[in-house]
Amino acid sequence: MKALILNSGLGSRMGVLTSEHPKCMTEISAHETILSRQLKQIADAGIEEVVITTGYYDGVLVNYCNSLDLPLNFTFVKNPIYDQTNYIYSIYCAKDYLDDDIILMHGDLVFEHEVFDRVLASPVSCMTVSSTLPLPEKDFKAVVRDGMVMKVGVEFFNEAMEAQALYKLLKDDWKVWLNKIVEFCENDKRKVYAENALNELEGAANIHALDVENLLCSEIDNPEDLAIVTAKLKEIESRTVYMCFASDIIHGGHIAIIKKAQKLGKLIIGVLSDEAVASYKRMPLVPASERKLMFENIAGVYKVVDQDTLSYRANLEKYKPSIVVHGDDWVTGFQRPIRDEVTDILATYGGKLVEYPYSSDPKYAEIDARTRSDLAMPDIRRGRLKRMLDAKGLVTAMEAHDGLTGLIVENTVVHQEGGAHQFDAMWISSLCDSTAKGKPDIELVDMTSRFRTIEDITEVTTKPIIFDGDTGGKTEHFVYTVRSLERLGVSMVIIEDKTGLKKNSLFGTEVVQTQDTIENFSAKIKAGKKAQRTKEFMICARIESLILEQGMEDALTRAFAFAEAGADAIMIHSRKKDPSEIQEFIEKFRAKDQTTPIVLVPTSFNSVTEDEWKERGANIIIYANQLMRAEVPAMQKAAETILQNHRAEECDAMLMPFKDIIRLIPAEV
Ligand code: SPV
Ligand code: MG
Repeated sequence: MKALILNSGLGSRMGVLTSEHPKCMTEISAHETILSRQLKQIADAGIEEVVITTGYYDGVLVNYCNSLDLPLNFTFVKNPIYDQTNYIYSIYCAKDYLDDDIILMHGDLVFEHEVFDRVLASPVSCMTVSSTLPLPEKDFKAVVRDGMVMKVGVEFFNEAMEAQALYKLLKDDWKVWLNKIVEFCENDKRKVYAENALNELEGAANIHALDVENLLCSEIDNPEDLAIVTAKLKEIESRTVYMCFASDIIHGGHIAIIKKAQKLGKLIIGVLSDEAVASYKRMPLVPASERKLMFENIAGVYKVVDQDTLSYRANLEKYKPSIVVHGDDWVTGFQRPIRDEVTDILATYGGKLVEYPYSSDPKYAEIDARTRSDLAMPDIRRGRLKRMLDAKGLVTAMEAHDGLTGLIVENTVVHQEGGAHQFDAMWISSLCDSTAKGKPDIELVDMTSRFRTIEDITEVTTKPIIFDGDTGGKTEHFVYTVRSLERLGVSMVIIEDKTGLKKNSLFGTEVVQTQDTIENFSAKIKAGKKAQRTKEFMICARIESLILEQGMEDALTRAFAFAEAGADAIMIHSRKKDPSEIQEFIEKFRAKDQTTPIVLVPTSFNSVTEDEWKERGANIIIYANQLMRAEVPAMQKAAETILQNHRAEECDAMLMPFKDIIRLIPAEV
């Protein structure tokens, strides 16, 4: 595709403005002329070849074009009798350079980017017209029939629309018109418009009318036109455009939409906070501060700001952008409420929402899949729990005891209020891991087998893992466990301050259980911290004082001592239904220690919501066994139903079709 710009004329109606250069070099803003703007638009569109017809002040014009330093190859064609002919003859002079699809424009035309984008995107030959502007008395009008331009001239008022000489001409259509231009010029009809030749073709050049309505697309004939166009351009250039990004990689699809948005005005990019991203998809690989830097370094981005919530409200109210740009993927689905809020806010001040088709290019899906598989890698998975804790303040974990439950924790999402709620992490419970193997929870299942469970889960998931390390075993063994867990990509091990034959805490004092001494357990924590090789791995000390009815004071004394010994977090446990002893512990612990994360397993004291725990100062909520407790009765019921009926038919209603179960299993993680 080539651009053809007609610049042979003088533009005598511009008065002194054209006393030293051709009209196209008239300034339309502090930083551009009609021609420099056209050429930048052409270069931005990726067109490289520009044919410019010249006449008056051709030397000035050629020097000027070259001085702009744009990635364009110019062919200048001088009309030797520019003062005796019209531009039809300039085109004739340039005809040997025009064997291509052509973007044709008059040299005095100013149009906004959206107009040019629409012209370029047209799959057919077209001319810009306006169905909304009044018909000009002396300027071009197009006679439009069934969407086709039949004639163009100043004299047509019937079936006519205001028209501007900005055309996209496909090679074959252009050839038809060009041949007619040649015929005219060779028959000495050189003082007419090129459109006079077009009009004789009666629609044979297949030019469609492209209605740009009120968008800026105007020629500048005199100082009054110049004042109007300059003012409109100023208004267009002061428009701000807002987009929000959550992604931690920038690929070609993002750049394409950013480029489009930039053409609509000054682009402000909101970077979604880590917490907000984590709340609807996953913890970003790249923290918000780094993501901001990436966007700040994209050419032409006006400003990069924080967006702290999924809702756009705060930023729309602060920056009042004229336009919000988004992919059309949020028209349906869980983001719909966010979109509705955006349209409501924009309506309050006359802002506009522009939606572009969401790119479903498989190469971007592949990049996403690759990022996902990176998330599963031990080094990347391990550090995410700590980052999530920093970003979100409160993290939730759900129990998983095999690959399938891991997938359920990984993929279960509930959409609420424009957000997507999901578990942040996985808990590998000693109780459920043992139970899944039909064994009691007494540290009977050895570490090698427990590690196998971890691997089954890590093979098919990406979320961070909190591992139930029971008592941690002997200190001499625990140091090995720490390193093995680090290698497996586990983020945190929780060890409890019990010794001897450990039994599950939910038995409380119904069974004999011995609590370790503060000294011994502190030494175990210290040894574990010393042994760990990665900086993000966390060791959490679990205090059993309330379970073993040793009192609040004992629990607090231990908590402070274990934090002092280097524990990265404290888990306080209770088997009471009433949450008040846990609440009291948090309050008293937080009075002295505001930073060490507090971990809770609210199996018994399950009436308090996550938000309330967060408010009170808890940081990790572990749902320790609910998936297993859901599956066991369901399995028993199915088994009984078959036994009762001596066949499986009655059981069907309570079963999920296997094709739905298979959907949980990824082809590749
Ligand atoms: C587990 O899930 O194995 C636990 C938590 O240790 S609890 O069962 O509540 O003791
Ligand atoms: Mg346990």
